[in-house]
Amino acid sequence: MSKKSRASKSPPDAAVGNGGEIHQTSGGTHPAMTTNHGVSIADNQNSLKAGPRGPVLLEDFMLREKISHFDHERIPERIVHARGSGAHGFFELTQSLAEFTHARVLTEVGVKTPLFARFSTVAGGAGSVDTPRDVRGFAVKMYTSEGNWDLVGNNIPVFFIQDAIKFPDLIHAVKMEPDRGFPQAGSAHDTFYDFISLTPEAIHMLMWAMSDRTIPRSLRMMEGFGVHSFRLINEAGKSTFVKFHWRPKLGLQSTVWDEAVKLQSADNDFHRRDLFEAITAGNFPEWEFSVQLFTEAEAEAFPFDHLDATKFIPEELVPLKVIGRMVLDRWPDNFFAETEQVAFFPTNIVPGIDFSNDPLLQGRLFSYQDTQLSRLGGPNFHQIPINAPKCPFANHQRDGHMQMATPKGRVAYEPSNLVPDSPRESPTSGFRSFASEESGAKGRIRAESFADHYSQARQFFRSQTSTEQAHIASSLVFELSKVQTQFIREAMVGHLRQVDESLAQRVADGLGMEELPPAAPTAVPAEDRPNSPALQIIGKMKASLEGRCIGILVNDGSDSKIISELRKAGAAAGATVKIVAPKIGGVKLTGGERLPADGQLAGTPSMLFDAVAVVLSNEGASALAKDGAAIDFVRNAFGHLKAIAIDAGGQALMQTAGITPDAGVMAAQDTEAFIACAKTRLWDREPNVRTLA
Ligand code: HDE
Repeated sequence: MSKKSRASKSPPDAAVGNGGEIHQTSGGTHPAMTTNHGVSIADNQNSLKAGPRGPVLLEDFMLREKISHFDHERIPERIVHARGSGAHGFFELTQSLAEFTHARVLTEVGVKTPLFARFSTVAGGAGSVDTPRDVRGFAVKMYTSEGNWDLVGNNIPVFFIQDAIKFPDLIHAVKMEPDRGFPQAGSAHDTFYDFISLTPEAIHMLMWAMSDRTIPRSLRMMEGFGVHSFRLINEAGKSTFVKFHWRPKLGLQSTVWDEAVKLQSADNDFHRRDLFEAITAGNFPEWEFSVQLFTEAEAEAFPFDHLDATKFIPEELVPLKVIGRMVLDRWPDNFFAETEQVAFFPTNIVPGIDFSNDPLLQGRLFSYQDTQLSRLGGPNFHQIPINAPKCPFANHQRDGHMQMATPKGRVAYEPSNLVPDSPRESPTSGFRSFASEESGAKGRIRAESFADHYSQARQFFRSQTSTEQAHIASSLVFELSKVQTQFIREAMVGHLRQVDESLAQRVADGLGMEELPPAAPTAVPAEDRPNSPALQIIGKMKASLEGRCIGILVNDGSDSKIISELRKAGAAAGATVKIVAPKIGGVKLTGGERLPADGQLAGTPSMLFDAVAVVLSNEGASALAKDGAAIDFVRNAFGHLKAIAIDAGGQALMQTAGITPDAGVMAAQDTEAFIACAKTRLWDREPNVRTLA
């Protein structure tokens, strides 16, 4: 056939068009595809050409519109918190705070306020992975009846710096190094520790960042914190300070470091997929909302300054009062329109809530509005549906890029008497700032009360279980071993000496230092504070399979009865149970029935599960004995401290993998024991599987 004779005209309703493309014939009532200007499109497969093999014509406005739109489909990603996942839900107040605030969202018990929450990593770009060691953003936009209230927090209650003017330095230090363009999404490099070693105020948050809080098991199992002190203002104009906390109903849980590292290859989207799957399956994640309330006079007595964002208020000092809950019950329809375009602002507060003088918060009050101008392209980003308030809003701001509204009438100013319905200020119900008395000499000043950088770092470290302390020491060794400059490593150990001498010694040993470097100088010597068990993860971990996942590795000839018992027991305990098989088409079980697989072995390693079972026929076991993915499946499950249920075939595979079973490895037939054990991690196993600092 000649090239020429292959050309044909493509009638709009042909089943086969030019070049042999199959037109979709799925049935249904497909609306006509049009250009952005409403012109119906006859052919979406071929550009307009001068002859079948001729040049493409500039006249093809449909081609140009489509390609040009595509060329501009990306907006600048967030400079921090670029990679995130979001979901819709609601906030429900269960206990009124009317004594402390007149904000309706905190006084109207039972009202469900719609919200959008976005969780993020901080350092990595939008296309980076979900599971690096990193602080997680925890941002919630509540569309209250009095305007949007955004609580833009993190999963750690303290921050690295005390003053906003240091934020660009902190972020430039942690991001990939500018000359080489790596490392992506990781703090384990010279520039970060160079900066930290010269910024003693960051050492406290570093302790949290080196704990397992920064390698969460799931976004659904993270705590959230507003971090700064805010004010609540009541009807009488009285101010009470407040800190906000989110507590996950599924309990706080983290992965282990080796698992987090391997998760990066197992599933780049581990957290996003987990949140998506839970919400679309109807397992709606939920958090308790709590407040810590305290007066100015009480704050005076704290052994730290609550306006310093590098400090937290121990629960033992000011207990948490649970006042509500957040439920995430709807995945967004469109990632870009919602999760990418959502713009959070610490400035979004409602009447009855106000800011404190925390200098970090004060700097944030400028930054978020400003960043949206370049990220979302102009001053009208509040009109994007995900950002727009759900209560009526009106003012005289006009025009600008992408103005979506069509304001009517001649009046675009206030005051005016010309038209009766133009918006005016509301002196009685509108937002009013708390009339705090401020005085003092102007200057670039850091308060004396901000000078103690180590007491809470020490308190945090000493409050941990011994396993958690070993994890902190080991992650410091890991990170500092990636730092190539010796004097930075030494300076860091010098800071650790102020936190805890034994920690410094463990890290120095882990780095192969022959002597401890000198302790960092301090402005204020660190104090010993009482331990706060509320700061632990392991100590607080819920023994539960709710929201967790069990993986069963099977092969042809696996025992159908054992598998069905395990699935039943897992589901009854609240877990999702997934079948892993060498082929995605599934396997034939003992009874001859086919069991479809949820994941193919090579692409579904045990990192994706909280506990595993291995149920194999003898032939299945000998086939898998030669399969590295099967051996890794059990080795990693064991190494990551998970419960493992095995039958005879599973036992053979364990032997091939060279694993000596311990109390966390049990007979697959004993489902009760397996489920009980699967509800937690086997921390006692850890010293047998890795060397910790
Ligand atoms: Fe942010 N931060 N931040 N931050 N932050 C941004 O705003 C900034 C800080 C936090 O899911 C940016 O829209 C400054 C503390 C979250 O969209 C930017 C300072 C806390 C998110 C910005 C801080 C946060 C951001 C980048 C020091 C915890 C993601 C894109 C004064 C309490 C929100 C954007 C989302 C995002 C600035 C410190 C949390 C550049 C200047 C402390 C969760 O405006």
